[in-house]
Amino acid sequence: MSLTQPVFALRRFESPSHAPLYARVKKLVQEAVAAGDLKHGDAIPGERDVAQMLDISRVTVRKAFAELVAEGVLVQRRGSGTYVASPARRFEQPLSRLTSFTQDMELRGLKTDADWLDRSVGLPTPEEALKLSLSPGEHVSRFHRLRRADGLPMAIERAVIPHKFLPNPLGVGTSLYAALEVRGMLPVRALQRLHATALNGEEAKLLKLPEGSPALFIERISYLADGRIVEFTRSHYRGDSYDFVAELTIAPEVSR
Ligand code: 16G
Repeated sequence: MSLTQPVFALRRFESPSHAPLYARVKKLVQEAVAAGDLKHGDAIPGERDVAQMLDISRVTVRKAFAELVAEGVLVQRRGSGTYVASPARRFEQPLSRLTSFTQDMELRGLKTDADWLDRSVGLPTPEEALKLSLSPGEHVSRFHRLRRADGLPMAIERAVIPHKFLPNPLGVGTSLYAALEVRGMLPVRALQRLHATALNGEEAKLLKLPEGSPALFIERISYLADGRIVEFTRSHYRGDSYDFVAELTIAPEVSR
């Protein structure tokens, strides 16, 4: 018997509701997590047990659990069961250092991996051509990735590099900056802007968060030492994991 059984055994569906049954099961779990009755790492009883406890069908429980897994509330481990997911870790990210995702995560002792969403050569969109200051007809190499730290999805990153700087996208492994460095094309300066946004359905699915979750949209334009633009990257970082930290100094005219 699971430790979490009382949560399901003792909870009763509150007064009649018009919400579908599976949505009420979801709410029950979400409320139990919020109240601390279900803690991160707790094992959830099997579908059949929960169905019996709540006197509903297994199909309903399965649908509720599937959505809770997709939203990152629960995790399913093959052969071992369903558990309450761990909360996202928060990272402090200095805004003044030009580093790569791989470097940032290595500094924190985390392992990175990624799913490639696109790694190809093509013509730039008008926006990309403008941001990269490309001549007409110049191609770009595209690197779209879902990036993870210790298995947790952290960001969706869409990097575009002028083709002449990185002509073989398939030659890029874990780190784009490492590949640029090998070719002597590592950026030395970058301009970065960010704003708050909400994840659309596709982004939310990739990051395993509910649709509409807060995120940071970050745009980075990076330069080589000679002033040429080497990178235009747009990313969605999950909003619950990053604190961007900037050091501020008093403006000289104010301190006088
Ligand atoms: C960071 C950069 C991104 C760069 C990537 C290279 C931000 C917001 N973005 O994620 O512009 O392309 O690092 O990382 O910091 P990599 O060398 O690990 O592929």
